[in-house]
Amino acid sequence: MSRIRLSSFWIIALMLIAGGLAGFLTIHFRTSAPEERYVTITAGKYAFDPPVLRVNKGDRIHLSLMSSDVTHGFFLEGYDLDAQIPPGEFTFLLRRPSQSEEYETVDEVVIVAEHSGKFRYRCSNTCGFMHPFMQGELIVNPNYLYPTSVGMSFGLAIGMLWAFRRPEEEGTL
Ligand SMILES: [Cu+2]
Repeated sequence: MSRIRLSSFWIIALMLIAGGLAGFLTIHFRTSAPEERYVTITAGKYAFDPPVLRVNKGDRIHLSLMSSDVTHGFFLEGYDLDAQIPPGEFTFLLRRPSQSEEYETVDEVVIVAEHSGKFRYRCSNTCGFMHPFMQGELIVNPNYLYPTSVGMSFGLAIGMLWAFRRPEEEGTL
């Protein structure tokens, strides 16, 4: 009897791990599940609002930039993106530093969060004495947690069903 209980425990544990692993791997090897996100970042002395922007890997971010006081800049690490944001307008000036010094007027820029990690954004137009500290952070999550826990729940459910069935089957033998 205790032998059966022991093996049931291991089956449940195994299914829990297998389910979690399945969820984890599904995300790890997924190529695209893009979510469209519309985000406005407002620059003002001496911070960005929001200061931290969290997205999931693969998301497409439609980014609008605004300023609440003076002309600020917006340089985003890792995305070859630099902007000048004049106050009181719905448009801003954008350039790709690796390609051109020229700015073009746009009302949004679309970026794809291709890599997970942290990418700093900072003001690139001297706007006052606290200017060097004006920065924020784009955090791109790999989004493992949710599918892993869903997979574990499935694994647990299957493991429990199996474990509670087994004594009945043995009883009929
Ligand atoms: Cu600034």
